[in-house]
Amino acid sequence: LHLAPEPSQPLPVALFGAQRANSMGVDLSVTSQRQPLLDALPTTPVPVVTETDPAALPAAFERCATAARVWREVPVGERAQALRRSADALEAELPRFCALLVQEAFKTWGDAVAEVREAVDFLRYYAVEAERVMAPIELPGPTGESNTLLLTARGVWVCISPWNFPLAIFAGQVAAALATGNGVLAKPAEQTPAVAQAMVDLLHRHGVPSDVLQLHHGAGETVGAALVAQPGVAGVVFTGSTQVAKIIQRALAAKDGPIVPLIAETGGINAMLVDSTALPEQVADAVVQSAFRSAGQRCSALRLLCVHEVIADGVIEMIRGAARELVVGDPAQLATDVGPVIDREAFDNIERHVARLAREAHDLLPPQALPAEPAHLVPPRMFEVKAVADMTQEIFGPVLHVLRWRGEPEAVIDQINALGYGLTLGIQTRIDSRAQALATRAHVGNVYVNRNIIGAVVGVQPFGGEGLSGTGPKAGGPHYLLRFCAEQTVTVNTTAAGGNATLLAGL
Ligand code: UN1
Repeated sequence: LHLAPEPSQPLPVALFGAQRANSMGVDLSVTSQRQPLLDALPTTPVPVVTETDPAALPAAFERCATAARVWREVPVGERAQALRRSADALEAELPRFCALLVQEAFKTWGDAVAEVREAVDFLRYYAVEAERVMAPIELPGPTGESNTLLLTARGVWVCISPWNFPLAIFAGQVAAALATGNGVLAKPAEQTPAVAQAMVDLLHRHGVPSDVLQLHHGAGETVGAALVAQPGVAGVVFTGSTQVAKIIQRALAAKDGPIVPLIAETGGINAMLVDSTALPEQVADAVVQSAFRSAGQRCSALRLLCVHEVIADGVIEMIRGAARELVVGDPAQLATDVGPVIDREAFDNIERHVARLAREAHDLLPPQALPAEPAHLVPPRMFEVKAVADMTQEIFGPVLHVLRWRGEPEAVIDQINALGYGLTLGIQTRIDSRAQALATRAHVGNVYVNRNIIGAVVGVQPFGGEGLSGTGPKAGGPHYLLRFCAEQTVTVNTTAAGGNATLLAGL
């Protein structure tokens, strides 16, 4: 088995003009090709970034707020055009951005291509969406009045993004705020500043004013906290851990002034429920992709496989066989399926968790031998656990927990719900009515039936969770931009002398 790129998903032609995945013509099945990817790419210096001094933020905020007052008056179509030009440029610069993702975030070539494509999709999708949602809506009213519902920008947003999708999630957050006419103070993850810097430089080159979109580098505890604390922040959008989302929420609640909205997309303890009718080969493929691809460093990744005891042995054997074929190593090599985890801290966390499981749980996939370089490689692992409730912590790595179940699948779903997270869920069954019923019963944002549970496609599979997994709205979906806007209803007495009906003509 060799991991394929994301399954090819045709997108609405009106939105993107072309099919998405695989459109770059990258053939990842070429396993004999061992030439380092970076040799084949233009040599690109990684941008050097400087940390922001929190003392400089009040002035930076003022510049942003002033510039944002102009930006919100720019017609939405022109803002959308700036995003479309940026999307075209990003597409044209795919090799450079892939190189940055491989160098800085240790993405495999396949993951890097998919991520650049996702960022392009976010830019184009929010351009289209902004034009759609920001069009004034005329509402039927009583005779003698006109009623118009308008959406306007809220002001300056703070965007705090993670290292695991340092381009796609960063670009998605920023594009949503900009398309709707807001200013942005963005803080990328400390581990991945250069990719964000390159993206911001690109947006500036293609029509987004530099005061409207500012990048501020530094730690969450210092620069991130200082950004959130600026008086006048209109909203915060954050992707990362549940714990940090709550810190931000408390900080916002403690501020003087208006209630500030928080859009948070956080963690998950994602499960896949496999019943006795499921197709084992399909399950094994979906599990290997969902649990081990991207070294398990996706919030959508599979953590808990709940497999019916009747087919469990066969399924486990297939997963074990497939996992052993994965090439774990240097992400710059085209043949690599699984690169290193992001840093020493992530590596140590996974090691600690695996050491505990090795003592307490049945080891279903002993570690394969790994190359000495690069640092922080983690072999795919699989352990048998005894209860859903044993899953108390999201482990951000290629570690799969397996539970054998019998009885009613509804009971398993209830136990998964009781964990309190609610991001992704897989269901593998050949009984359609069961898939429907279990999907409805599950408190999760994204349900995937008879396929892998990662790689939500922008505009097609709106992504985001419930409960401990986030606040919504779903990124890449038709409701996302609404949260970045203020709503205003304008009611005009059209019978008044002077013909007030013309007042709204210019809107
Ligand atoms: C994340 O991992 O932080 O569906 C969220 C997916 C991605 C997940 C991004 N969109 O796999």
